[in-house]
Amino acid sequence: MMLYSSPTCFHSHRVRLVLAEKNISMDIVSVPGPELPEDLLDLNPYHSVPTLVDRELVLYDSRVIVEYLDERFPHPPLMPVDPVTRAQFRLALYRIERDWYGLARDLEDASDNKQASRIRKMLRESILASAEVFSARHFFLSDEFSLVDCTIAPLLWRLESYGLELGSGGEPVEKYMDEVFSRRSFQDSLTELEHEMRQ
Ligand SMILES: N[C@@H](CCC(=O)N[C@@H](CS)C(=O)NCC(=O)O)C(=O)O
Repeated sequence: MMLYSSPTCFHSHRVRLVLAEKNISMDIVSVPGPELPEDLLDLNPYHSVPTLVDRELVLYDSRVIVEYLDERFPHPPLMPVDPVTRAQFRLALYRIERDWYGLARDLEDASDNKQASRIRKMLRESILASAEVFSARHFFLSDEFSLVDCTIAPLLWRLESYGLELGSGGEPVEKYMDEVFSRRSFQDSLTELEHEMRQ
């Protein structure tokens, strides 16, 4: 198995975190961009990372990849078994991708300071609106570490590099961050460049 992965993008980090959580070893091809390797261009019509190759199977989009990995390597499971709870987790993944990932991407692409500070404020408010969910259970929505945590943690790791301070009301999120960032799997998932994103 082989993963084409950016050393800095949160979509790639999400997949690397799942690999570390499940202790899966595979060849990781670092793709710093902006140019992509020829073979990746041939494999993935969207020319994006992360891209996973498992023999004849080529997968792209981090969500498709992490769900495949969770089924292909069932231990430890990162999704609940019960259909209703599974659906709630899937809905959370959809909302995180749409809201937080969307704003983070806009922030990374912001063309000027004014635009960046407007997006930063929206992202901060959106995260703080979920402060109660962060404090309700040991992890997000659950007492077990899950694909939802593997999706949120790479984004929260980048807040400092985005110049975003949660400030007042952010304590439950900070506590969650301390807990997740100290996991062995999380530390193992980081590239050198990601290590440098937080002091
Ligand atoms: N929805 C995709 C987004 C992936 C994505 O945007 N990847 C960026 C790097 S963070 C990329 O490959 N950009 C190169 C390009 O689009 O040419 C996913 O979840 O994997």
